[in-house]
Amino acid sequence: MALFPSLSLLLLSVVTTSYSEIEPDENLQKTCPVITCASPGINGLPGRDGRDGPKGEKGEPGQGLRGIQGPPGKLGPQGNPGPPGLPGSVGQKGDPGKCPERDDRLAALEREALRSELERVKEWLAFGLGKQVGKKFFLTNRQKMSFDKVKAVCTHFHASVATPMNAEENTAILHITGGDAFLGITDEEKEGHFVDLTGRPVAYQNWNDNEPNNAGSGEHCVMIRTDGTWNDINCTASLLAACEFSV
Ligand code: FUC
Ligand code: CA
Repeated sequence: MALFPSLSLLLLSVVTTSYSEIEPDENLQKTCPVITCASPGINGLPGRDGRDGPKGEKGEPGQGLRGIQGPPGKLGPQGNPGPPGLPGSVGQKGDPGKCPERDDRLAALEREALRSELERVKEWLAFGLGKQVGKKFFLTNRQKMSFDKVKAVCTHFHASVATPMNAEENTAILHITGGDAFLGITDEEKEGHFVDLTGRPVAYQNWNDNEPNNAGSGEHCVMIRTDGTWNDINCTASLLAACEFSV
């Protein structure tokens, strides 16, 4: 508001000065120049602000207290893959896996190896016993026991009580036992009707004279005597156990 009176005054001053300077030229023949003396004008207003100066040097770090730590920045970009790691330790041995053809081949080889070994063992036995009759081996454990126990012993070894089917087998049993052994023959089912342990009537018989006589309280078992002949005897008697094994 105060600018306008001052600006008007300034303009008036300029116009007045110009007129005063021109006026003597136009009226050169008529008048003499008159120079009016007046007191000096007042100072003008300050000029406008100058342009910004050049950027100053960076100032010293401030001395204020350190602010609290800001929140974590954004996740950076994924780095390059690292070098390969060291080899791991050797693992446990795996399952053999399934291969039916190979298993069959191995099974066949094993069967053949077992069969061959079994033949060799049988040959050792035959050599040791000196006798193999037909498809039978006769063996004794040299122990004396009742007929029921002899049956149990032979069954335990998947064998039968020694039962001669002919003179040769009878001699073989006599050979390994020396006599006084139970035979696998009884007449328990029917007195005087002697059968083997499968129930078949015995075709071959080698009774001693006057035997079988079913002496005493009854004799339903059969023994081979030291001369190879047979005698019916009480089944609770204690005689050698002799078994027969099929080859
Ligand atoms: C004969 C045999 C009997 C018994 C007895 C001692 O009588 O027949 O079985 O051995 O002898
Ligand atoms: Ca008798």
